[in-house]
Amino acid sequence: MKNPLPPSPSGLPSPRSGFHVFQCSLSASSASGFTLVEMLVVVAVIAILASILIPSVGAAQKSAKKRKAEVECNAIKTAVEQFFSDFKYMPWGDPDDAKARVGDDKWTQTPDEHKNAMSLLRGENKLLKAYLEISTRDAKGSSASEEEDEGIFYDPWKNPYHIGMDRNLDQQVDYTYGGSTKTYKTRVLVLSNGPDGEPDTEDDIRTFDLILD
Ligand SMILES: [Ca+2]
Ligand SMILES: [Ca+2]
Repeated sequence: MKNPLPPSPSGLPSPRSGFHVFQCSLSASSASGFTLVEMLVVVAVIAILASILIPSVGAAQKSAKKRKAEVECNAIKTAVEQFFSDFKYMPWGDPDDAKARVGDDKWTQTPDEHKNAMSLLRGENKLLKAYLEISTRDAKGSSASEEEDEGIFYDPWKNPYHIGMDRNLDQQVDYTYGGSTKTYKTRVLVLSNGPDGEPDTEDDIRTFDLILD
């Protein structure tokens, strides 16, 4: 008996078993007129669900990061307030230098300033008391060495948190950026640059403190 199968469209010989399966499947689809439609419907449903779910997952992740930043801002603020309650000065500079304990309001703007505040909060103080812990998951990752990462508390977008401290003890923190100054009615203000990584933009996340001007 001759081979009943037609030649392949390409003209090249096809493995007989594979072509046979393909033909059977096609025949079944044609016979019922339903299986192929079902498949198309399933594919369409999957595509629709994906188009709905993928943006939702992205939005949920973005929202979760913002929430995490809010929680961590407040954790840092609480740690600084507890440190101040114990020591009567802010975790800034050399704690052995009594004259340096009070002065102008300060922001942690450089990595060294940030690390200095963090080391005091993490237990390198005269009471050996830890007010804050930073887990390794907060490290910046492979783009920076472990040594650089050590002691820096990164926000969910891999930028260090900024901590403003009322060191002149007037119950206000002045935050100056780009030539403008905002005054917040608080002892401690903690701020994340937010998803865009830029300071002083609308997506910034900070502890909720009243802006005076
Ligand atoms: Ca102040
Ligand atoms: Ca920002």
